[in-house]
Amino acid sequence: MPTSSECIFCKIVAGDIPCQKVYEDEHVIAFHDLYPVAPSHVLVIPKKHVSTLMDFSEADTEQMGSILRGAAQVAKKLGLDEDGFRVVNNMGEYGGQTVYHVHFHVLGGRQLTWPPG
Ligand code: DGP
Repeated sequence: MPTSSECIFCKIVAGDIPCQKVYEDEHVIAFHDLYPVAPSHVLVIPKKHVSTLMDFSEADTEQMGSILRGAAQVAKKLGLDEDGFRVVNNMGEYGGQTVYHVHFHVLGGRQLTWPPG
C-alpha cells in the first residue's frame, strides 16, 4: 500500500494534482471522480492519510463524522437530496478498492440498482 508521499489523493489534498472541488472543511475535501459511473459522482476523503476504513482509530472519530456530513453537503450542493443518492465505501480487494486513501463515493443523478455487482 502506498505511503502518504506516494498517495495520489494526498497529492490532491496538497494541491499538487488538480481536482474539481465540490466541498471542503477542516477535515475533508470532496471532488468529482475522474471516471464517473453516475451523472453525479463525487469522492469525499479525509485530508489526513488513512488507507482504508479499517485504519481509522478512535482518535479519528471527528474526521469520520466529517466525511458523512461532507457527503450530505455534497448531495445538497449538487441537488441530489430530492431524488436520493448513494454513499459507498469500497474496502479492500473484494470491496473493489483501487486507491488506498480511504474515500466515500457519493453517487446520484440516476436510478441506482441493488445489489451492486
Ligand atoms: P475505489 O475503486 O473505491 O478505490 O475508487 C477510486 C476512485 O478514484 C475511482 O472511481 C477513480 C477515482 N480516481 C482515481 N484517480 C483519480 C484522480 O487522480 N482524480 C480523481 N478525481 N479521481 C480519481
